[in-house]
Amino acid sequence: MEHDNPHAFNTLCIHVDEGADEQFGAVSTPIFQTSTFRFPSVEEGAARFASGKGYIYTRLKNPTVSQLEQALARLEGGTACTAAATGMAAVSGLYFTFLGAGDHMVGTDCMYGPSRLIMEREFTRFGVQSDFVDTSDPAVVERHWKENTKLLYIETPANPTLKITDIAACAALAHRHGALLAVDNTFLSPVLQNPIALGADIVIHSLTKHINGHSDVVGGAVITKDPALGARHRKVFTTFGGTMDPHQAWLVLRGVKSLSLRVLKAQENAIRVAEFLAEHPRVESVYYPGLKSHPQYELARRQAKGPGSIIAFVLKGGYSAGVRLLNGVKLPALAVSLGGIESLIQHPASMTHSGMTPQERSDAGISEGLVRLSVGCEDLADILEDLKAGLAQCGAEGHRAGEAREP
Ligand code: LCS
Repeated sequence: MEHDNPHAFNTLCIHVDEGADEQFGAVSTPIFQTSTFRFPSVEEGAARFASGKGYIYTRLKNPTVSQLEQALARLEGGTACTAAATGMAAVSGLYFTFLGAGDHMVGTDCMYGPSRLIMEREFTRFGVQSDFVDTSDPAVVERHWKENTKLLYIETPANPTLKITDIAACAALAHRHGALLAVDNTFLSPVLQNPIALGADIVIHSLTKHINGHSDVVGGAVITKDPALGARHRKVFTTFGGTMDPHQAWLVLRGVKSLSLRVLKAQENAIRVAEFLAEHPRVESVYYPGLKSHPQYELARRQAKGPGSIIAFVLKGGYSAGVRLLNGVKLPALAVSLGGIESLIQHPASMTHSGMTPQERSDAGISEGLVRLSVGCEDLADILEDLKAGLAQCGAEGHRAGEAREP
């Protein structure tokens, strides 16, 4: 793989937009806070419209946003990128560009709830069919494949169960059938996983997470391996209109500079936190690809450079013990989202995945007691001390009178 040495990748992150300002030599990419661009002549305006080259209007292209797009394409080893206002705009835009009436897609059953729900609840209105299945087993994907399947869309590691899908096997399967493989790489970021190098055609990101990394911006991106696919997506998506604003792009670009440092530090912490949780007497099970107990530990090691910093776990005492922990910890913010510099903790069944039915959650392996922890870059001792104190408050004896019941 191109970036086997994380230090080489760190240098790339830090210098990825070097030379963006040719006029003054500004080290930080300037923010071109403009909605529109003056044409020097009618002829030049017409030429820009005809060729698509140069700047016309910020919804179509903006120099600050272009810098971010070029940076993300380089980090993922793609040729083209279109930044989006949110991760969900990127996901919906992907579906909108590459699927139409009569088409079918196969997706990972356990993925970020809304990425699945927008397809199953809304795209059906436009005649798009889907099956969300356990993509960690290629035989299951094959079984749900149809004549009209145009897209295989996987999330790996999956949100929130950390289940791993074999990217190279899925790429081979999709390509054998003449379809596209798209991978949501939000959980690991390009620091730890490069789906295009493993055969994917498209990579999706919620930039809100590791890439921006400071829990202060939402954003998304669609990166393609092939320039023609990228051009097709840009044409559709800029007309669809969910594109990114220049100030937002500048903030995300600033996050990119420290991406490798943050991801590697958070992962270093997470490995120790997962080990601590796995040994804790009040913890029933831990889902983390860096633990040998993870069912796809070997696959995770093979296709990614590390297990990342997101951990899911279930306490003895299930949901009610989880509620006591979530209300009891002080360091991780009780908040959805992940991949920020600070630790975040949340309860998928009542929060990020509450739009799914209990049956859908159960089929996807999201148990009611599952807690998701996004480990941040704080000092490890502080994270562990806080978790120890929080866990001490959750008795393993299950429900007590008047306490929280399963949602
Ligand atoms: N893909 C993944 C894997 C995600 O985790 C999210 C958001 C999205 C796409 C959508 O991105 P957004 O529009 O929010 O930028 N995940 C969230 C989560 O787990 N908690 O809150 C949001």
